[in-house]
Amino acid sequence: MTIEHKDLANAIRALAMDAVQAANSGHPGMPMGMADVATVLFTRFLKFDASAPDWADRDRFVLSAGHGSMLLYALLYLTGYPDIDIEEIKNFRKLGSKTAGHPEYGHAAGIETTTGPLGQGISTAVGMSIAERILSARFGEDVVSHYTYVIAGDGDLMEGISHEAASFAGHLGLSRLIVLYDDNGISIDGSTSLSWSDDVLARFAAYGWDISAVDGHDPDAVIAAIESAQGQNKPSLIACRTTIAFGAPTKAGTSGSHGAPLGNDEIAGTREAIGWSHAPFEIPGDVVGAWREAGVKGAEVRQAWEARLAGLDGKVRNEFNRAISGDLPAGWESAIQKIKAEFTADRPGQATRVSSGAVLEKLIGAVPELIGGSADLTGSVNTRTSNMLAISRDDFSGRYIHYGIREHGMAAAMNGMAQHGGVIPYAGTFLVFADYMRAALRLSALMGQRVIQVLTHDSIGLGEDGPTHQPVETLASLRAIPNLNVFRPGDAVEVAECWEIAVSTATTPSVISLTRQGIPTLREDANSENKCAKGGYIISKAEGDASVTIMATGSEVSVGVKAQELLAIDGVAANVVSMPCWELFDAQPAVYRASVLGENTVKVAVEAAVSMGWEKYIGPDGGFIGMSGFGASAPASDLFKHFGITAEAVAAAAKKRL
Ligand SMILES: Cc1ncc(C[n+]2csc(CCOP(=O)(O)OP(=O)(O)O)c2C)c(N)n1
Repeated sequence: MTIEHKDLANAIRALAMDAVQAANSGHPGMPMGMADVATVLFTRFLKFDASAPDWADRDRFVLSAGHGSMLLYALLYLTGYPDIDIEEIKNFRKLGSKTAGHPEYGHAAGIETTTGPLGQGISTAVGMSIAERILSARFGEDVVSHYTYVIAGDGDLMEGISHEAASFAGHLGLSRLIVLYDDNGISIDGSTSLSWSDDVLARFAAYGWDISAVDGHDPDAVIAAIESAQGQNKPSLIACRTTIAFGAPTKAGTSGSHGAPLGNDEIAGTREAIGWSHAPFEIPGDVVGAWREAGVKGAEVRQAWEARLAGLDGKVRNEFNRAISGDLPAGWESAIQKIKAEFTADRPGQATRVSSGAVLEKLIGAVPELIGGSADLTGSVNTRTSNMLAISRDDFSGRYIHYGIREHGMAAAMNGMAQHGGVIPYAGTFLVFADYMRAALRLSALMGQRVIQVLTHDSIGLGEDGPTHQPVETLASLRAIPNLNVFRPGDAVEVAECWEIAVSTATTPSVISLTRQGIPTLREDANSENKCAKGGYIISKAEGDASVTIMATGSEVSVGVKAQELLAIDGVAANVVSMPCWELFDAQPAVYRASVLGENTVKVAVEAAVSMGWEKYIGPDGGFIGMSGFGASAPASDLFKHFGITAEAVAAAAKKRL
C-alpha cells in the first residue's frame, strides 16, 4: 500500500489523542490541527538526522505552542529519535518519563527549547536565527547555513514578547526564520474573537516580514508557502488556517478540544472520520517505515556537511568545533589576570559598571564567541568595547547587538543564542528592568543556559533618577530563582572575578549587578585565586579574634570596611565578609561557611536593598542595615545618609548586640 500524506498526518493525530486520553491530561487539539503542517515540514523541508540530534548545522524546530507537546513527541517517535519510543508516548506526562507535559529543554534529544510560557518559543527562535547568521558570517555558509522553523499559536502571537521579538527579527531581516502560525481562531476561553481583533498578517508585514496565508490542511499549499518563504530576504510568517482537533466529530473547531482528553466516544468517532482503524498506540509498520525514511533522509546531507567541515583549514575547523562544544579558548583566563593586576596596581575608585567595561575590553579579544549587547543603554551599562562592531541586517560579522528597548525580547533571544551554541551572549540594562525580562530569565535558569545579564544602576546609589529606577526588591527576587547566579561584586577586582565565573559557568545563567556610582578598590591581592568563586569570603580580617561579622555586597562592602574601622576605635574586632554570590556561597561545605561567617559572632548585614533572604546569614538576632521601602530622588550620598545606610549605623547595630 502506498503511504499518503494523510496516513502520515493521521499517525500524529492518533498518537496525540490516545496519549492524552491515557494520561487523562494534555492538549490534543493543537497536534491534531497542525498534523498536516508538521508532516509537510518534517518530511519535506526540515534538515535533520534523527540519529544525530545535535548535528550543528541541523535546522532548528521550535514548538512555541508548547502545550501541543504531543505533536513534537509524536514527530520524534515517528522519525526515529532514539530517546522517544512508543513506551515513552504511552507514559506521556507520567513522573520520570521523557514525555513531560511541556517539551522541556534537555529532557530528550530533539527538543530544541522549552516553551511553556506562551510567546517565549518564537522569541527564543529569533535568537537562534541570529546565532545562525553570526556563525555563518564567522565560519562561512559552507558549514553554517540552516533554517529556524517555529510553530506558534494565537497565544504566542497575543503575548507582548512576540511583538518585541517579531519587530526585532524584521529589523534584522532574519531570512532563515520561518514561522508556521496555527491560525485556528481558538484559545482556552473560546473563540479568539472574544479578546483579539488584530490583523496578524498586516502586523507582521508592518514589522518587515514576508507574509502568506494558506489552508493548513492542504499539504500542497503548505509546501508552496514554505518554498516561497525560503526564497525571501526577510523572516516569514505563514498563517496556516486550521481546525483545532481536526477530525473530531463534535469537538473539532471548539475550545473543548484545546486542553482536555477527547473522551472515548469522541476518539472512536475521530477514528472513523479520519479513516484510522488501528488500536491505540499501534502505528502500522508501513506508516512508521515511511516516517523513519524521513528521519534518516538527512544523514546524507549531514555527511556532506561533515566532509565540508573536514575540508576547512585545520585552525578554522578546530575553532568551529571548540566554539560549538562550548569550551573556552585555551589561556583565556590570562585576560582576567591582566585586568586584576591593573586594578590592584591602579586602585580605581570607579563605578563597578566602569570596571566591568574595562574587564570586557580584555575579555572580548580573548573569547571570540562572546556577543555583547544592550537594550538601548549601551553608554550606561558599558557593554560595548572600543573594538566591537554592531551587527546589522547587512552584516552579521560584528560582535555587538543593539537590541533596542526590548528587554524581554532580548533575554529570550539570548536564550536562543545560547541554546543554538557557538556564541555566548551577554547584554545589559538597568537592574530594576530585570522585571521586564523575568519570564525569559527564569527560563534561562530552568534550561541551564550560559547567558550573562549585566544589570547596572543597582541601588539607590544611582541617585537622581529616583525610586522608579532604584531597585530595592530586585536582588531578593532574582536570588529566589533557582540555578541563577546573582553576582554583586564589591570592587573592581571582584568584578573581574565575577566575570571569570560567569563566562566559565556553562549551565547556569548569571546576573552581574553593578553600581552607577564610584566605589573604592578594596582588594590588595591579584593572584590567580578567584576568591569570588566561593561566593563569600573574609575581605577584611579583624586584628585579633572577631566578635562581630559584618556581611555586605557591592557598594556596601566599603561601608562595612568603614564600620570595621569605627568598631576598632572602640576596641571591637570585626571581620568584614564580602558576599558577591549567595548561590555559590551556599554551595560551599558547612565548615567553610562557618569559618567565614564566624561561630559565635554578632552578625550584621548591610545591603542597599530589602532584607529578604539575609535572615539565613544573620539569624533571628542579627542586624540588618538597608532599605525597607522605595527610594527617593537625590544625589546618592544624600540618599545613603537619608536612608541610614552608613558605617555609623552598621557599627551601632553591631555594638547594640554585643
Ligand atoms: C504566558 C502564558 N500564559 C498563559 C498560558 C496558559 N495557556 C496555555 S495554552 C493557552 C491558550 C493558547 O491558545 P492558542 O495558542 O490559540 O492554542 P490552541 O488553543 O490553538 O491550542 C493558554 C492561555 C501559558 N502557557 N503561558
